[in-house]
Amino acid sequence: MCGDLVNRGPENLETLRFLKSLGKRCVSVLGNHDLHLLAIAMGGHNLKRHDTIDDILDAPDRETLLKWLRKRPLLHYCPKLDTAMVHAGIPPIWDLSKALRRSAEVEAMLQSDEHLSFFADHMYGNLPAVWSKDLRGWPRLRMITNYFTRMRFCNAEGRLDLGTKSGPGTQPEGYAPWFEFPNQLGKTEVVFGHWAALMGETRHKRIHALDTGCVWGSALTCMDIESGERFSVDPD
Ligand SMILES: [Mn+2]
Repeated sequence: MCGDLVNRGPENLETLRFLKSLGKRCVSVLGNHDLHLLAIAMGGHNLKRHDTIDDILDAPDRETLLKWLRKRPLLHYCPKLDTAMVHAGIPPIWDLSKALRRSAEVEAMLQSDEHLSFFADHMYGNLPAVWSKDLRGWPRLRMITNYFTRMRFCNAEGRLDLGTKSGPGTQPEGYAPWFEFPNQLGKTEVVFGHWAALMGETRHKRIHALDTGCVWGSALTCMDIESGERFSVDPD
């Protein structure tokens, strides 16, 4: 699962219970809406008008479900398939091993008691806008989180434009979809979600966009990673 398991449609509680019940058969990476749910549950943020996650917040098993969600990775890599899975993308300034080390920094924090402080005070925000190896503490962890869970457009240096949310062509000069820049990923395939306006198209053979706009009433799509074959279902 490419993340955003919740808050993009109905039956959030059923979705989380089902995926958790799959145990190790389900590999899921964290999306910005999954993190938003955790922030609301930890008291770091108020519900927004369009949020649909009350069913989870009111559930008797909410703590078990939220703990399971909090332990998902930001970036998953399968060596056998040479495929990485992430919610938003991998910035062009990082190779795979750097990306994995940086996602591990955030994952270690999320799995420690420090997650309370992160969700309460430090997760939200668009700054820093660009990576520097000298970043430390919360700004560093927020920057890494924004790359993996919120990025759409960036420039060649990895500076994020988080303000533009529509499709390619609407971004400021010098910026492009993150996957348009030469990357350092070699033959590694990348599977991601997040960007519904792409409607599943990147025109790059190793970069696979799987969000096909289910949130807007279009299809929900999955892909057989070994064959590349896609399967879509229309919402009821
Ligand atoms: Mn998203």
